[in-house]
Amino acid sequence: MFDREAYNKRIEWFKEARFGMFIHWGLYSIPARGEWVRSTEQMSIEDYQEYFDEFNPVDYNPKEWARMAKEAGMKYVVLTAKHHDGFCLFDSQYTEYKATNTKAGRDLIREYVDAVRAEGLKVGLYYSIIDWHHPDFPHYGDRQHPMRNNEAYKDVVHNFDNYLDYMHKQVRELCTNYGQIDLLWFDFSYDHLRGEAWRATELVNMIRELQPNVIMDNRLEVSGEGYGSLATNNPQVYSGDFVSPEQIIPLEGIRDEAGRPVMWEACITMNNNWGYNERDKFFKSPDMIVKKLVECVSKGGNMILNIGPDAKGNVPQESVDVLRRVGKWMKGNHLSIYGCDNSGMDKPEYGRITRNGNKIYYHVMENPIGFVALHGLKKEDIKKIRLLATGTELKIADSWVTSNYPDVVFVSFGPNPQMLDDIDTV
Ligand code: FUL
Repeated sequence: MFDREAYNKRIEWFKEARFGMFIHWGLYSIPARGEWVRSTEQMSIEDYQEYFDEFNPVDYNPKEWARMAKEAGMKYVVLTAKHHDGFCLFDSQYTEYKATNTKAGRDLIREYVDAVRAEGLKVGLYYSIIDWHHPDFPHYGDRQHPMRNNEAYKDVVHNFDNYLDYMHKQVRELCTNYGQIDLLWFDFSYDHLRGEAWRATELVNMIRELQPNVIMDNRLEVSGEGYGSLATNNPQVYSGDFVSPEQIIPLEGIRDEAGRPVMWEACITMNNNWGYNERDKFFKSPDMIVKKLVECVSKGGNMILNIGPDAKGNVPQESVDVLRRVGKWMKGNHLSIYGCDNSGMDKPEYGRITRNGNKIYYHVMENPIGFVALHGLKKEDIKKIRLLATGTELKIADSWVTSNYPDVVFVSFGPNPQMLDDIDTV
């Protein structure tokens, strides 16, 4: 049975946080053609082995990653403990296909967990339930498996239960060996392979026992688009704590069948790839990132923004720059993000509104003329209007104000590129 009270409790920090960092990093960072490279180029295990042999992330420094996340104003970090290629950054006793057996020679997840925790951030682990390396994960015929077209696998019989045992045992390791884990990000299901096909109830019961406060996405049940059911509208325990729309921000937030808002997190890349891709230089601008973050919060959701470090463990300079500038905006404007929610007011034509109790944050992001109409507010109910980042008070002209709304109003101007550079943070 779905326990709403327990759910509300464990999801609280996540709602407050609003902004996190996703990190996709593994063997695929070496060929530098994205994390799906083994599948898109249909590489065999032998082809891919060269990256395992080569893996030597001499610049791996998760303290640096954690510091970057913190300075960008992010409150949690999620790293790929194992992506679809099956390579484990952690020291699993159930496989040899792990960082410990590469030139790295150590458990990279342990260092990551320690580093993130030391910065006071919440610790998240991404774990792919799909595994292209494991012999008992279906090969031939699976439309995304690297060996889908390889006749040699045509008649191979897979013992899927073996794979599931393996997967469950690895999740147990992640939930046992690293202290408190705050978030588990599973990825992903197919129509023919979801929920109980993963023995999800058993898996989630185990997780809840080992990590009673951990929150999970919904992909033990849904596909890579990340939509679908959620624990709050589904009594099955495995349907997750939050919905995980991928590369998309829902038009109007997400509600359950009873019309209650449900928690969601939009996962967004900084360029067009999750894993490091040398040739993808199409990075979103910092103001575009801020706008997306504000949009998510104004619709009651989170945003997790991705970085894809290179083979040595360095974060691409473009991402470093974006994070720095977003951090600058966050420094002045974070009150309009953390703990804020959908305002319940209509989206104004000039931007977005976020709200924390009786503080309403107007994000004036598309205003070329220097004044804004505060639709939905009565002048006498407004205590004060000021720029959030600088504290500057703004004047209220009668004509700006049209009707009925509560107390204190803070106005956050920006972002636009100049503001990001010029704001003197408070
Ligand atoms: C997807 C995966 O297939 C991508 O590689 C990435 O990890 C993204 C967050 O989820 O479904």
